[in-house]
Amino acid sequence: MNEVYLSIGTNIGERFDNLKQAVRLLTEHEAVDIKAVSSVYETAPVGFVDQASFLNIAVRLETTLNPFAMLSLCQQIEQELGRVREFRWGPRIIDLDILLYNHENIEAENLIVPHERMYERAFVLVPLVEISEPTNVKLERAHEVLASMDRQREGVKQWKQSVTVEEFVRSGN
Ligand code: PH2
Ligand code: MG
Ligand code: MG
Repeated sequence: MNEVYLSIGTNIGERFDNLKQAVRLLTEHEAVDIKAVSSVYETAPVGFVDQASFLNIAVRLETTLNPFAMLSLCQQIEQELGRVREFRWGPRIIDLDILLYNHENIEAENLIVPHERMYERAFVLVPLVEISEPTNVKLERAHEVLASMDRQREGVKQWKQSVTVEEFVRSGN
């Protein structure tokens, strides 16, 4: 079984609803078993700053899908939730990024794991560290980097406390 960490973000429309739909679609895939969903964080936009604030979560799951099949499932869910082609770092209905796939280093044209910018982004690291299993060595760096980040300055604030996966999918707005 493969252990995968995802980062999910949204800053258009009913943001919490978008997160719930994405998690629900993941749970509905027979090859995916979600182990944990982080708290929801409201985060200041990074990269292109003149846009609405995001809601971000991290998800830990187990899967028999290989990294590329996992990527294509993420893209399929983005499509299903109506993501349209946008500019880099611009507003999005939903964005599902693979952060880690076991301990693997992958450098393909369409997939880089660990995610290229994950260690620079508090909106990725704060939720990730919350649900991380200490078994993944790639997470040691996440803990270290985060300890040296000014969380307040990065604009990452807990918006909704972590609940079980089942509760997350059916919780009200
Ligand atoms: N995603 C981006 C660019 N900037 N900023 C925040 N706060 N959250 C995101 O998920 C995010 C971002 C590109 O994927
Ligand atoms: Mg992204
Ligand atoms: Mg993406």
